[in-house]
Amino acid sequence: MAYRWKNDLSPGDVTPETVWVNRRRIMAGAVAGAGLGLAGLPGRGVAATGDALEPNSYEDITSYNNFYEFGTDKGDPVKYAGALTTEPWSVEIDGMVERPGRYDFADIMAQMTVEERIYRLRCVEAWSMVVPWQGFELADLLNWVGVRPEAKYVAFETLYRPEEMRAQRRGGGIDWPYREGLRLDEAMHPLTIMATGLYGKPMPNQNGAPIRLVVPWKYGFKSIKSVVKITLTDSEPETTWNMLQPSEYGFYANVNPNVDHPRWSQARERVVGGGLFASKQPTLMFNGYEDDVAALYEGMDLERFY
Ligand SMILES: Nc1nc2c(c(=O)[nH]1)N[C@H]1C(S)=C(S)[C@@H](COP(=O)(O)O)O[C@H]1N2
Ligand SMILES: [Mo]
Repeated sequence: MAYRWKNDLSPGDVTPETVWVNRRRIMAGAVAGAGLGLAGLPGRGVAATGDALEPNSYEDITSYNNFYEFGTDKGDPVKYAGALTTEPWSVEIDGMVERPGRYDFADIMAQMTVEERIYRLRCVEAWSMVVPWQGFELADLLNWVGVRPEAKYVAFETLYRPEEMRAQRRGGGIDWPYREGLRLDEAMHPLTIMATGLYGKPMPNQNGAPIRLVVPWKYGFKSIKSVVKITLTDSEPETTWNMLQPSEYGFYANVNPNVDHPRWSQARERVVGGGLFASKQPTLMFNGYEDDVAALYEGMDLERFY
């Protein structure tokens, strides 16, 4: 069951959360009965283990956030990200590409096929959620602008607009704008998406409106929000958390229960919304996407390239 949203989704067309959750329940049942169908593909809502993923509530996903441009508390983004204006919005794509330019968000959306992807999100701080995103494959965008053969990495930047992003006005120890990066093969992997909404609604500001990266097998900080710039390059780009604390946050940041953070274990994770007394669940290698992505890192020392 490859459920596809039309890319001309308007606010009136969105599925209310209750209907959405019920549909998922029905689908989960159907998958269990049908064995391996299209819905069995990892990345389309079904974990590598074959379990259907039960998404967190819209409330959890949109009120417990990391978006340091608005403050460091989990509740800051929902309080302050309303100040962010997301229209007009464009994404500059430059560097080693055939057709560099500043692309209007609406023009990008007109070219891309938006679909649903239900992914685990594992923060490096050892909590996790399951999020029903809408988005399109980053590979489709990169192929549309044309990647030149010498490109080896993709660098991303978040908006820098201190008038609207209150923590940028204070500095806060971060060298703004927030920056992230991927190796080109990671960026082209079919699990890597640019997300433009969740639960059938346009992306809420606190989750990185109007367009953000989602790389489900890496720690959450790689999934950079409110992207305004994408650069194809031949050298490993500088990334925000790595620049801040290189001994704690590597460039790769693949979820790995066997490599602990210097200050805490990564073996288990707290599921957001699980309640005060819920026990932690084991963290999965590559966040449960091992079958899909392990080949990208064959022969690599995952302790050294953390
Ligand atoms: N620009 C920007 N992107 C960001 C962050 C941030 O502070 N600024 N935080 C990251 C971290 S640490 C996580 S865990 C995820 C959280 O995404 P969510 O709030 O949608 O769950 O966003 C990531 N992307
Ligand atoms: Mo995070």
